[in-house]
Amino acid sequence: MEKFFRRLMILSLMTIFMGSSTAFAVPIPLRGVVEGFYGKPWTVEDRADIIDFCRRNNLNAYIYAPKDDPYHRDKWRKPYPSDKLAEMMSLVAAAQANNVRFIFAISPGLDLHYKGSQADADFDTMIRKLDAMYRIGVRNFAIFFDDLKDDKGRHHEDGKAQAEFLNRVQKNLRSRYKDVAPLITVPTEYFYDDMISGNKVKPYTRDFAANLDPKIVVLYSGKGVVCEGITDSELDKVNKIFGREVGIWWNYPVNDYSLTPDGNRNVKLALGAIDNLPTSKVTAIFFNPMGQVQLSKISLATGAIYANNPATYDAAQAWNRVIDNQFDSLAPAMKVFAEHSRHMENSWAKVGDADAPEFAAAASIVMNDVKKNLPADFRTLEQMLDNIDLAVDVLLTRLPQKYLLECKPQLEQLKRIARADRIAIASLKAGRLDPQLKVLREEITANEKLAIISEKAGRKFIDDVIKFFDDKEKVGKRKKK
Ligand code: LTM
Repeated sequence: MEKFFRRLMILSLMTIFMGSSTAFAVPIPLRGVVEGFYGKPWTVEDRADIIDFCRRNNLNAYIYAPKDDPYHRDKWRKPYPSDKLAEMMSLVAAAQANNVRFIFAISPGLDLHYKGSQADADFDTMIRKLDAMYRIGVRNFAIFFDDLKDDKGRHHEDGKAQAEFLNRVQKNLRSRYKDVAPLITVPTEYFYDDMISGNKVKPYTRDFAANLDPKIVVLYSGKGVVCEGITDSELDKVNKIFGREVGIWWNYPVNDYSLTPDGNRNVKLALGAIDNLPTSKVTAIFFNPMGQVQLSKISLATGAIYANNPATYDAAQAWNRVIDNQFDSLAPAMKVFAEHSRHMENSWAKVGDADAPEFAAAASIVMNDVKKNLPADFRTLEQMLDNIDLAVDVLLTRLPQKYLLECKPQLEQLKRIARADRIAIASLKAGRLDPQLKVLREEITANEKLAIISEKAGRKFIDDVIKFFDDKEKVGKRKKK
């Protein structure tokens, strides 16, 4: 009792000195990182590093779910060989020492049998696999059913069968082990727009939700797979569908879908802040990172600030603070670079702040003036290009190797873009296109299979200027005719 009153007194004093929002920060109970991306999985050293990062940033969970670990998905029935098991054991120990939950996930949905003669054998295989993990110290498990669509974007999953499978696993584990946490799952329809048809919940989701043990934790990714945010009321709707507080699997800064036509992955880096997530009650959140483990820490650390106090989270402030903390004297340069690499977008994904919006605005003003034959003021753009050049040079020479390995192509690409932007400006000033600009643009395009950056800011300016002169030339030719 005495302890309780002492705590109350401390809390009241904190409220007086620090303001109520800080004193009564309400962290999301389960908050962490899900290694859930496609492509080359992290190494054991990367994972140990991230577990330590979680402790330092007050994140309390890490989910092991690398899509391209064959033992996790494609060949989920195969037991881990002893060397992999030993690695896993070291991570489980590291997580325990850091007060981070190590959550072992498995994705059996590609070929799991729910019914028929092989169903019991599959169930037993699953239990054997989880038991092996229990023996090395794992106490938290997840079974994921995401990404089971065929080429036509359809899935053939039975929500009731999946829910019953999960219930059976949960019952088996909990009856034998008293210290195992409730299972975590991701359904096959894991984003809102995929759960609904017209105004109705689709049969798979309806059956999954109606049959799933209420203690099993469900994660979903928002309105889409990769979307701009989740509002409180959107989360509320999904909570109602599933009859429980649904957690969030947040697909930022993951960049495994940033692909080039020849299949290169992760060519755009997501270096922005986590933003636009619910401010009221969230039960669990996991951020899906990039293959680039060090650079993922920018947005993951902002995610940690969010998850520790969603109500007071300020994305811009968090982004600045995190970069200052992580990069010390290199922070100003890192901010210039990262600002050009935050927004992720393709036909089905859209997330992250705009890249270098001030640059884009300055370029657009210049173009408008030029098109209207007004005297254009290039000084703002030139100043920004000076900053880029300086920042890139500083980073290329002073960034520690572990970061440079993750972003050298993007730094070099930004440098190329800045060089081309200067030639673009010089062309506009001279009133005729310097042929060097088209040559440089080709070089930039060729390098886009390695690095994409600043598409709607620095990169766009090059296209705009070339188009301006090309159009002018066409008009000139037409007039001559
Ligand atoms: O988002 C989920 C639940 N599953 C996959 C992830 O594994 C993948 O990393 C992201 C981004 O491509 N998209 C998914 O659908």
